[in-house]
Amino acid sequence: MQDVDAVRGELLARVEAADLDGLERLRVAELGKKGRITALMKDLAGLDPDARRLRGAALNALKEEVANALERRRTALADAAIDARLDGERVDLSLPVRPERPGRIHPISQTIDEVVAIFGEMGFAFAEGPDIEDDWTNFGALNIPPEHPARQEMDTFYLPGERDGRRLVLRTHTSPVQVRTMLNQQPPIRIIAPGRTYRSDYDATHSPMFHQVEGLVIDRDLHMGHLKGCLSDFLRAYFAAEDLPVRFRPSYFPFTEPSAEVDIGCAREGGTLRIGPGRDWLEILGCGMVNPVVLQNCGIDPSQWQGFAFGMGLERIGMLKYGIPDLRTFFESDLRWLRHYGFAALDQPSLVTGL
Ligand code: 2U9
Repeated sequence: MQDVDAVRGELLARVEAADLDGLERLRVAELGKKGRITALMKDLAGLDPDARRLRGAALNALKEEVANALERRRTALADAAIDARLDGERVDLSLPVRPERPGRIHPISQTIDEVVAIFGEMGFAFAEGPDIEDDWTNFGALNIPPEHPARQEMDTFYLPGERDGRRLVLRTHTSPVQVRTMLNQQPPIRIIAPGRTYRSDYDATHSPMFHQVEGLVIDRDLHMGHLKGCLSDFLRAYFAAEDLPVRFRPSYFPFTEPSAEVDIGCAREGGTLRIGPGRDWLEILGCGMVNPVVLQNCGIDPSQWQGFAFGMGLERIGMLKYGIPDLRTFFESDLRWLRHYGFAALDQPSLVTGL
């Protein structure tokens, strides 16, 4: 029968000599179910009770001692590996910083900022609302009847479920923001509401998600003259052209009466488009005096108050001002596109130009 002390001496020496993989092999070979110490334990069955007790205690002590030695060695090897790695990975604080490309402002965010700033100067407040609306706030309140083409499944994204018995939709315009404002606020009102809108449409000039900005003014004694002055001033400020021709053409929307579409002057010169005085016109936005039915629907007395409203596509006015040819590229998340058409967030501090 093997001498326990001899086994101990051999095993402890092998533990001290093993690397991390060797330790695991040793553990399995010596302490595992089919290991040597387990086999020695099994041999105890053939001994008389006194000898069995003595040898059993010695084998248990050996098992524990070897297990402890394995763990100690494993910890020492792991610590040494980490120390060696830290030694090799010293941080060199004298290295120059790696140049980072600064992010760019998306042309839609830039356009929203510009539009909000111009209307802000005219006393408009910023307003926003949820992308998911109910069909009364998106259509009914605005005098858009159930059979109106804009309501058809083709154009509107209907959502499962309803709220207070009303169907849920992704808003097809930002007009529900104005509806909510009128329901919650007393006139006079002067707000500008930019945001995401959704229609089931996709081609070179339509995206299922796009952005609009709409405005609403409610006050006493308002008339088309106020509407025309406000929008002409806005367009001349936005396109930075004091002499920009602006033309109002009669049109029809269920939510405004009378309604108009607005064109700006431009010149098409051999494939390029220049905005400003010229022989051509470009349609840019829709507007009108708020239909008294809409005022009534939103809890405002049309015999006391009048309103005017307008709406325009932000991609469209951004494309025209910044020469972006394709609407779809706004939403492709192509970083090369964003670097080209995007805007600097702030003047970047630099060690050359000073902080
Ligand atoms: C309320 C009352 C009236 C908002 C208006 C337009 C005319 C319009 C289109 C322009 C291009 C949308 O992005 S587009 O397709 N909009 O022509 N929008 S008047 O009228 C309102 C809104 C809210 C309570």
